[in-house]
Amino acid sequence: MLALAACRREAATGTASPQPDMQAQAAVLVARINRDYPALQADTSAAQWLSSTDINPDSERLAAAANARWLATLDDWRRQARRFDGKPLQAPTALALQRLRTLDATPAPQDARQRTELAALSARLQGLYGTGRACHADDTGQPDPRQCRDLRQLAQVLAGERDYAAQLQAWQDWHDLFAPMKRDYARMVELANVGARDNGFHDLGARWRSAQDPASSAEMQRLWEQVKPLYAQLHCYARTRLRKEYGDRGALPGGLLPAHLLGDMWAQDWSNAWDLLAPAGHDNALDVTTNLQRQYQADLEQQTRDVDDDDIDGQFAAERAAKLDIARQMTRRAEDFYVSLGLPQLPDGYWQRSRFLRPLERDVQCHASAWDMDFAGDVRTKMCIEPNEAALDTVYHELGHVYYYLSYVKQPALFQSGASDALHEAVGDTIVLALTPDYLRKAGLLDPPADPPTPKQQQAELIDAQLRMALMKVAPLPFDLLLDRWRWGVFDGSIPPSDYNAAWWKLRADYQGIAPALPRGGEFFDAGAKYHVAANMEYARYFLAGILQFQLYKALCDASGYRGELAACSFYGNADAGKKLRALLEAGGSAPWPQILQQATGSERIDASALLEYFAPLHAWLETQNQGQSCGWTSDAIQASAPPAKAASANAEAHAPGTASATAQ
Ligand code: X8Z
Ligand code: ZN
Repeated sequence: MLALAACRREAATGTASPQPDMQAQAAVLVARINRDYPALQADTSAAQWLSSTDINPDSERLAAAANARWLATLDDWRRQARRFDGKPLQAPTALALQRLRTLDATPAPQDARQRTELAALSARLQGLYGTGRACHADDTGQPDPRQCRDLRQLAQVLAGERDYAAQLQAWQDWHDLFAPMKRDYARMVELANVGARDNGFHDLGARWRSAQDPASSAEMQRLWEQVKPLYAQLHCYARTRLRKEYGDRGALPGGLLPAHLLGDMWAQDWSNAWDLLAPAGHDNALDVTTNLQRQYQADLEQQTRDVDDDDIDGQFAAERAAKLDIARQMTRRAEDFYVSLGLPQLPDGYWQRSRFLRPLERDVQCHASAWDMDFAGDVRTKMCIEPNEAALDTVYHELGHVYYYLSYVKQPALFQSGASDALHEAVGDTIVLALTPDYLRKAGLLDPPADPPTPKQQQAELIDAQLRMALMKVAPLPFDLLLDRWRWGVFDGSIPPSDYNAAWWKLRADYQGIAPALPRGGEFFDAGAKYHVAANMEYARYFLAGILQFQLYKALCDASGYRGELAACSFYGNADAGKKLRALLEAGGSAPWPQILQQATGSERIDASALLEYFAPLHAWLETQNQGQSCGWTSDAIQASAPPAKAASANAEAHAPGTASATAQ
C-alpha cells in the first residue's frame, strides 16, 4: 500500500508545488523502512546472538552472511534517501533519515570485496578478544595449554592479589596478546574509513562524532575541564596509598600511577582497589560483595546437602545451580528497582533466553551486553555474572538498556533507539547512583548497623559511600574520553600505525596520569587490549554518559521531592521519579536529544555541575587528605617510547574467530 502511494505521488512530480510532493515521498520511504527494518533486525540479531554465545567458525560464517545482507539493505535504503539530502522535509521525516545515516557503527564500503574483507577482519579481531588466552611455555618452549589464563583469570589477579610481580605479569600477559592484532586493526581502519567516506564522512571518527553532535571534541574537552580538578585529587590520594602499599614502586617518574596496580586491566574502574584506598579502618564498610558471596555460599550448602562428598558430578551440578541462582537473584534485584518506578516486569522470554553464566563447554563473548532482538519485545542480556558488587552494578547497567528497549517498543523502528547513545548508556548508571547505603540495607545487600549511627559515623559513611562511587564513576572519566581521542587520531590519520602505541600511552599519561611499569614499544598494540577497540565500538558515549547520569539522577531526585544531600538520595519506589524516567524512555529517538534532555532535566546541555554537587563532600575531604602533597603529574617521563621489551612473556592462543559487528549495547 505504501509503495503504491509512493508511485502515485511520484507521478505528480513537476507540478506547481514540488515541495509537499518531495516531503510525501520521503515520508513514504521512511514508512517503508520502518515496516521492513524489524524483520531484518530479527535476522541479523539472531545470527549475531548465536555467534556471540558460541564462538566458532560456523556461527561466525552465519553472522557474517546475515551482516552482509543487513549492510546491503542499509546501503539500498541510503541510496534511496540520498535524493532528499538538503531538501526541506517535515521534522520527524528529517530526523528519521538522520537516524538512518547513523544506524551502523561502522559504515560499510560500497565495494563488495572491501565489504567482505572488513566483515572478516571485524570477526577476526573480535574473535581474538573473545577467545584470547595467555599461555606460558612448558619446558620444551611450547605454549602449555594447562598454563593458559583468559581475561577473567588475569583480571582476578589484578582485582584481588596485591603481589606487585604477579599483578604485573597478569597485566603484561593480557596486553602482549594483542601485538599480533595491530596489522589487522590498521587494515580495518583503512576499510572503515572507506565506508565512512562512501557514506559522506571524512573518516570514521567524523561519523562517530556526528551521532553525538554537538558533543564535539571541544565540548567534551569543556566537560573534562569541569571534572578534572576532582579527578586530580582522587589521583593524588591514590598515589599516596599506592606508595604506602608498594613503596617507591607505587608511583612512576612524573608522579604517574603504574597501570597494573589499580585493580583493573585498564586502570579504568578503581573499585577493586578499595582495600588499598579505603579511609583507614574502613575497609569492610559498605561491602556488598561479602553479602553476595554469603548468599551464594548459603545456597550452595543447601544445594549440596543431599549430595555425597565423592559424587563429583553431583557436587559440580550443585555448584552450577547455585551460581545460576545468585546470578538470577541479582538480576531480579535490579528488575525490582525498575518495577518500583512503574516499569513492567521483564518478559518471560527474557528469563528464558538471556545468558547469565559463562558456559563451560564453549567460547563466548563474555563482555556484558543487552540485546533488542526484534524491536518487538524479545529482549535479552548476555553476561558472565559472578557474585560481586561490580557485576551487580553491571546488571543494573544492562537492565537500563533493556528497559529502554521495552519502553520505546511502540515507536517506529527508526526511532527505536536512545535519544542519543550516551543517554542509552546513562539510564542504568543513573539507577546505580540511587543504590545508597540505606537502599542497600533495605535490599538485604548490606547488614544493618548494630547500633544507631552517631553523627560522626554518618559523616564517615557518607565519605565511604562517595569514595566508592568515585572509584567507579570518576576514575574512569579520563579513560572514557581518551579512548576515542586516540581513535579519532587513528581514523583521521594523525596517528599512523607506527605511532599507535606511543600515542596511546601519551594520552593515557596526559589524561589519566597512568603509565605502564614496563617499556611498551611500538611493536605492542596495547589499545587492542580493550574490548571496544577490538570490537570497534564507539566509546565517547561512556564519557558523556558518565556526566549525564548525574544530571538525570538529580532531575529524578528533584522530581521525587527529595531535598537533602544529593548523594544520599534514592528514588526507589517513587512514582513521580518513575513518571519522569518513563517519559524519557518511551520517547526513544523520536526527538533530537537536546530536546529530550531538556524535558527530563530542564537543560538541553550536558553539564558536569550535578556531578560536582554530588561529590562536593568527597572533594573537600580529598583536599584535606592531600594537604602537603605535591599533586598532579607530568607525562614527560613516560616509558612508552623506550626500546622494545626483549620478548613477550606469553604466547597468544587465538581460537576460532568471533562475530561480525554487533547490534547489542
Ligand atoms: O561496555 C560496557 C557495558 C556494555 S554497554 C558493559 N561498559 C563500558 C566498558 O565496560 O568498558 C560499561 C562501562 C564502560
Ligand atoms: Zn551499556
